[in-house]
Amino acid sequence: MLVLHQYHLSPYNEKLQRMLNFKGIAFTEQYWQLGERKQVAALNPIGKLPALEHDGRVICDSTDVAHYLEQAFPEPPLIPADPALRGQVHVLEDWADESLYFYEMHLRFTTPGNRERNIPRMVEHESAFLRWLLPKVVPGGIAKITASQGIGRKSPEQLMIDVTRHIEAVNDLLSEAQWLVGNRISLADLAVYGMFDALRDADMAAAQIARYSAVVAWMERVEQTTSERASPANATSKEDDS
Ligand SMILES: N[C@@H](CCC(=O)N[C@@H](CS)C(=O)NCC(=O)O)C(=O)O
Repeated sequence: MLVLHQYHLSPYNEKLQRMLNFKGIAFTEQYWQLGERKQVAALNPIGKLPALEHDGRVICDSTDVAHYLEQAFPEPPLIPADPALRGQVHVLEDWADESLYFYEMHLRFTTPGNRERNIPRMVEHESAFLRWLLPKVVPGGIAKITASQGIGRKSPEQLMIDVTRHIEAVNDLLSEAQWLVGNRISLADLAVYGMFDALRDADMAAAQIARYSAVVAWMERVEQTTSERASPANATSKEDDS
C-alpha cells in the first residue's frame, strides 16, 4: 500500500493525489500537524512534505515522488518519452514548484482578508494551543520567507501584475491546445493546476483566473480527468482526515 504523507492545504498534495488518481493507484493519505515536526523529520530530515511511503521506502519532494511513480507505475504515462516534450514538462513543473508556489503562499497566508480565511483552515487540526498561537505567528513567518525570496517585497499592485502575467501565459499556452505540453495531460498540467487551485484561495488571484476562459476550461478538464477513482482505502482515509 502507498501512503501519501501531507500537510494540510499544501498545493503539492493536489499534484500527487491527482497523479495517483490518474494512474489508478490505490493510496491512503496521512496528514501531519504542524506541531508534529519531529515525527515529520523522521520521515524526511529536511522536514518538508509531501512524501510517499511505498514498500518500506520513503520518497521525499513532489518532483522525486512524481518520477518515482512514473517509473514504478508507467501506465498511463504523465511524463512524455519524447525528449523535447519531456524537457517542456520539466521546465513548467519547476516553474510551478519554485515560482508560482511563493505567489500562492504569500497571497493566501499573508494578505488581509485571505489570511483570516485561510490560516484557520491550515491549523484546524492542530492542538488548541497551536490553533491559538499559529494564526498570530504564521503570517509573519511566511512574510519573512517570501521577503527573503523576493516576492514578498513587491507592492500588492506589482504582485498582481506578476500573477496576472502568469495566468495569461498559461491561457496563451492553451489558446490552441487542451493541455500544457503536447496533446495529452502531463505532470506539467498537474503541477501548474495545483498552484492555480491554491491561488484561487486568494480573492484577487481568483478574480483574475476567472477572467481567462481557456484557463478555467483547462482547470475543469484537469479535475475531470484526474478525479478520485473508487478505492476503499482512499475513501476511508479521506473521510478520516477531513
Ligand atoms: N520542493 C518541495 C516543496 C515542499 C514544501 O515546500 N512543502 C511545504 C508545505 S507546502 C512544507 O513542508 N513546509 C514545511 C517546512 O518548510 O518546514 C516539493 O516539491 O515537495
